[in-house]
Amino acid sequence: MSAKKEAEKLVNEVLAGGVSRREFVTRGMALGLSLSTIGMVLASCAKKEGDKTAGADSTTAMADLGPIEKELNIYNWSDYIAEDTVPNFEKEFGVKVTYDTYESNEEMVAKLQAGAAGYDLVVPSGYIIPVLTATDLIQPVNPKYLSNTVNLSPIFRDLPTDPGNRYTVPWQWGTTGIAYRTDKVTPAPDSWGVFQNAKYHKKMTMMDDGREVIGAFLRFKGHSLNSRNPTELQEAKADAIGAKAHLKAYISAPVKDQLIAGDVTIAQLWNGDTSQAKVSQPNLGYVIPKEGCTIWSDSLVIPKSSQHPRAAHEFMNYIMRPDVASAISNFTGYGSPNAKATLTTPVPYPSTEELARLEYQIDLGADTQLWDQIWTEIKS
Ligand code: N2P
Repeated sequence: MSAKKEAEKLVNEVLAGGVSRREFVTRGMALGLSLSTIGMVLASCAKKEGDKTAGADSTTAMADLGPIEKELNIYNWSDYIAEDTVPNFEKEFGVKVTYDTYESNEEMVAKLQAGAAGYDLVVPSGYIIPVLTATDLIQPVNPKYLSNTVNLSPIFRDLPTDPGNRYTVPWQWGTTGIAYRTDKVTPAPDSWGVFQNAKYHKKMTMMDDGREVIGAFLRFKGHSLNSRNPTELQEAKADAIGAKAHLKAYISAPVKDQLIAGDVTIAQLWNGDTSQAKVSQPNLGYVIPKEGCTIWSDSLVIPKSSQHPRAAHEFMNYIMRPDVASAISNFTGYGSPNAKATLTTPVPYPSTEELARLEYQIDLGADTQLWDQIWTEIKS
């Protein structure tokens, strides 16, 4: 039987109740079903069952967590925390923290999906949360241990991606625009079209992130960066391939060194990482292209497999202290969801006008596969 047929048979079996949710996740992943597809199928099973599983989840999580464990394993985006955040936590709480980093949501999800055990905290963007909950990869938080939630700004509470903050504690928010060397690029770029400009041949990079690259070229042609329309996606693919001829590389956070040195003069990048590079290279600007771009907000969540849930909650509560939240944002250059944070270089929340040009990513459901395929074709 072909993998596609086998996958279809498996989906029918789970919908008919013949296969457990857990077995479905394991076998579905082995057959190459995307996380989103698995999530959608599980969501429809949950609906059919009257969501018994969600009820069971909250009962388990609301149990007391016991004393704080001696270890904590954090998996976060690179360059996304202040230098003293972890050492201060270790000292105060007597916990040894292991800290690993990733460069994209997809890299992190792939690791969790492959059964990477051991992480107690990961930091997905909003659109990933429904996928992680539907695939049963994260656990609800216990509000009893999160007294500092009162410090959060109301616009970062009860987000559509996690109604009631059942699973998340907001970490940082930002945008994905264009960083450029103000001393080497004139006029300043104002459009995603700059990546097709031969004048900057091999001096430009875009992020190593399919959602961001395809999303940018969708916006370039006036479409949603969450488009699932095959014609729009083919057009974005053609535009991305046109730009690729002039790119030095697909690279995300690590491009900062090349921007500082001047080997790269235009890079698709996040606002905060650009601010970090600006500390060493003042000739750096950042623009939100006229066609618009991504706004995202990332949150701490606890994987279901966490062995140190109390320490994870303590860390969540710790980063919601105003001084800790301020230090994080002051280092990363990103916006803080903490209403009491005092930032040296405040990142103002976008105005209504700006928000109209910014777009949150959403889960692409079954079309994740089409996007993945297009991204592979662009890169190969
Ligand atoms: C920081 C990464 C920003 C996170 N280097 C993008 N969601």
